[in-house]
Amino acid sequence: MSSENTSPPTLALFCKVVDNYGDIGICWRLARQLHQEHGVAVTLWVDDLPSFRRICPAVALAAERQRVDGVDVRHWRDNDGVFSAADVADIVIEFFACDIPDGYIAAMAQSTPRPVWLNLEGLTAEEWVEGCHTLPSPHPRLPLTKHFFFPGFNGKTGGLLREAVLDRQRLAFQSDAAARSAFLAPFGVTAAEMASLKVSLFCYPHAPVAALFDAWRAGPDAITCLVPEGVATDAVQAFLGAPAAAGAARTHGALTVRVLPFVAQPDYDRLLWACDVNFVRGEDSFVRAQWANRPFIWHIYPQDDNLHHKKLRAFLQVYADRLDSLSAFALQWNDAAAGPADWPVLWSRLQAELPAIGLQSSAWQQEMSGHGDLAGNLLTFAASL
Ligand code: TRH
Repeated sequence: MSSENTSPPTLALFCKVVDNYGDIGICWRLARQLHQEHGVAVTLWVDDLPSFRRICPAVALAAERQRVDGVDVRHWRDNDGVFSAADVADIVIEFFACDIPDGYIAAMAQSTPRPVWLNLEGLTAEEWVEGCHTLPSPHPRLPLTKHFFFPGFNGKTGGLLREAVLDRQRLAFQSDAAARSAFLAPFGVTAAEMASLKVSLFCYPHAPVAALFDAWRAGPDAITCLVPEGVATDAVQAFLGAPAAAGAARTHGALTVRVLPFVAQPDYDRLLWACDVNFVRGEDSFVRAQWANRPFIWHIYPQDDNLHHKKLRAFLQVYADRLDSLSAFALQWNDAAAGPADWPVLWSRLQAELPAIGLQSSAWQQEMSGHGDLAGNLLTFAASL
């Protein structure tokens, strides 16, 4: 990238939605931050507008091209497009090694100067990432070099997505009880439920939710579990004895379960901030839980040959080394520990350790801030090429 050019670069981000909401969740968050904090003119190419709309209701499903929060959103229908050098952005990012159109790559090779081309990879705490972060990968035929860019948990990686205003917003919200009640009231959360232990639940369908519900229901403390529509549907439906539609709720023993509508991304942050404990999954909600300053349990995206268990252990090692109950609970939650889980015991041990886990959350946030954030690190790296 030209180092004499001081105006913000243009950037194209290509996102293929493999499944669920993490692909578009991460790309949308990155696109917005690059535009809002760094003044970058971002074009987000995305192939699945319905998934995008679930986390961003402003998205119009029929639009080929639309501007959302200052980002130029293009419907990426196929890889057949014809492009010229004038169409090519200064920085081109393919998310999770998605194949960008051949015509776009050919146009990149025609551009002067050549664009910075990055492959933004998935998040893991495993050590090998440090050796691969920023590695070049020359194109076999064209005069282009792609670089790998890995998010991560230390200074030898690209860091984590985190907006500059986030902490201020979170602190204001968490220190304002009225704001928290006003946020949760439209979902039907009562004053008594506000005073109970509030848990948000976002996980994959194979999580042992029914067994945990049993433990919570029979436990000594009132618990309110807020679960987005479409999550853990079987267990939620069995508990409710009714369809798990947004708005449905039931109290049974010490446990109240409430089904929430899927909310826009900024409101999902507020949900995490409003709860006392968060169950999260995948990549993006997992990172957001780290910024919520609340204890969280991660349900990791399953991979063949239980590769995800390795990733889970790598994270627990850096995050929860001295938090035995958290590690034990997370390993059982992800079916990564041997033997049947005793959920009442696991939960009571975890509950006893919640204050220590809360302290670790704060220390972790501070440590992570020291590595910069992914959007800023990515621009710094692009400018260095
Ligand atoms: O939805 P996920 O499981 O997504 C992904 C994908 O499966 C992807 O293929 C995989 O590679 C990745 O996980 C690891 O979980 P994730 O990453 O937490 O993404 C969820 C997004 O949805 C996140 O941006 C938060 C957002 N969200 C809302 O905006 N509103 C909501 O109500 C909820 C529950 C989530």
